[in-house]
Amino acid sequence: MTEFGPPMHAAPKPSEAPVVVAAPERHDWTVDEAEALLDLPFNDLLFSAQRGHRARFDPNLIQLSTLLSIKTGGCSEDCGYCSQSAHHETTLERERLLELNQVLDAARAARAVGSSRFCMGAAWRNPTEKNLERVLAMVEGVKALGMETCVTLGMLTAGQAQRLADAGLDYYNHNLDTSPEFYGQVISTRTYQDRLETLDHVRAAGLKTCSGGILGMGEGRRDRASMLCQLANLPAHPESVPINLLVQIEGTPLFGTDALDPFELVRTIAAARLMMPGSYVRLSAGRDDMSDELQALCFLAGANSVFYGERLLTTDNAGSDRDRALFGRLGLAFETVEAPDRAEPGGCHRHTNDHDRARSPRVEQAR
Ligand code: SAM
Ligand code: DTB
Ligand code: SF4
Repeated sequence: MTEFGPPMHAAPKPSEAPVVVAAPERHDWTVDEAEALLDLPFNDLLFSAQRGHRARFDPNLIQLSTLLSIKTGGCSEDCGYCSQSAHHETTLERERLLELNQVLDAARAARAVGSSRFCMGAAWRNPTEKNLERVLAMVEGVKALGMETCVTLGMLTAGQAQRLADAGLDYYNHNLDTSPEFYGQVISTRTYQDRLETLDHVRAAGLKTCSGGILGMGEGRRDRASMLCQLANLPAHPESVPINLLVQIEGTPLFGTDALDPFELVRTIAAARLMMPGSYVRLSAGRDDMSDELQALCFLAGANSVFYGERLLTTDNAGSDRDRALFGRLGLAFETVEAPDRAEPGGCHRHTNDHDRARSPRVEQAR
C-alpha cells in the first residue's frame, strides 16, 4: 500500500479513496521552480496535479459561470488580443451599457440552466462614477436571484472596490494576462503595476479575486511560468484562476499568432493547480475550438470550473448542449446555488456552493 492507496485494478470510488494530505499554500515561488513543474514529464505532472486536486476538491465536481457583456466595444485600451479595443479594426458592433432588466433576464436564463455564478464584463479602462452606480444595481439584482456575482470593469480605485463589496459583489475579475516580461508586447496603455494595484484594492475591500491570464499569445513556457508565479505570489491566491486560450480575432494584432501546442495548456493548468492548490482553476476562453478529449485532459490536470453558455463576451463559447453531453460522458457533476425551481442541465448537479478552500474530496456522489 502506498500513501495513495493500493495498486489500482479498479479505481476506488471517491468515498472509499484514502485521504491525501493537502500541500500547504506557498507564496514564494521562483520562476525556475514553476518552469521545472512545466518541464516535468507529462504523466508525472498530471499525476501530481490530480493528486493535489483530490486533496482539496471533489475531483468530479465542476463550477459553472456564465458571462454577459454588459457594455461592448469602443474600449480605449489597446490589449492586442481584444475584439473590443477601439485601437483595432474589428467587425464588432459597439453597444451601450445594457439596461438592468436585460441583465436580469440573462441572469435568470443562466440560473435556469444551472450556472451558479453570473459574470458581467464591461469594455472599460475603468468605470466612471455614473456607470458604477448602474453596475451596483445590477450586482444587487443578480444577488437577489440567488446567484454569485462577478464583474470585470477594468481598473478600480480603492473606493470603487469598497462600493462593489458593499453592494454584495462576490468576485472581481482582473487578469494579469501574461508574464511581466512579455506584457509589453501585448498592451501599452496599462501597466502590469496598474493591474497589481487593482488586485490590491479588490483584496483590501474583502472581495474574492478572480485573476488569471491568456495562453497562446506567442509567449514562451518561461512566460507562462512567470505569470503563474505572479499569481501564486500574491498575498492571497486568487480564489478563481481563469486560464484562457487566445481566441484569435481578425483585425487584432495577435490574429495569426502560431497556435499553442495544446499540451502546453494542459501543463499550465496542472502547474496552476499545484501552485495554487485551493483555488478554482477555470478552463476559460477557447473551449469552443477544443476537442472533448483536450478538455477532459484539462479537467484531469485540475481545472474545476468553466464558462457555461452559448457566448463568452463577444465570441462563441462551447454550447451548453455540447457541455451537457461532455459532462455526462465524463461523469462530472456541477455546483449549483439553492434554486429548487431550476432545470437540470445535464448529468447531475449538487448543491455545494460553500467554496470552502479546504473542502473534503470525499463528498457523497450525487449520481
Ligand atoms: N475591460 C476589462 C479589463 O480588461 O480589465 C474587462 C473585460 S476583458 C475582456 C477581460 C479579460 O478577458 C481580459 O483581461 C483577457 O484576459 C480576456 N480576454 C479578452 N479577449 C480575449 C481573447 N480574444 N482571447 C482570450 N481571452 C481574452
Ligand atoms: C476571463 O478570464 N475570460 C473571460 C472573462 N474573464 C471576462 C473573457 C473571455 C473573452 C473571450 C473573448 C471574447 O468573447 O471577447
Ligand atoms: Fe478594453 Fe478589457 Fe478589451 Fe483591454 S481586454 S481592450 S481593457 S475590454
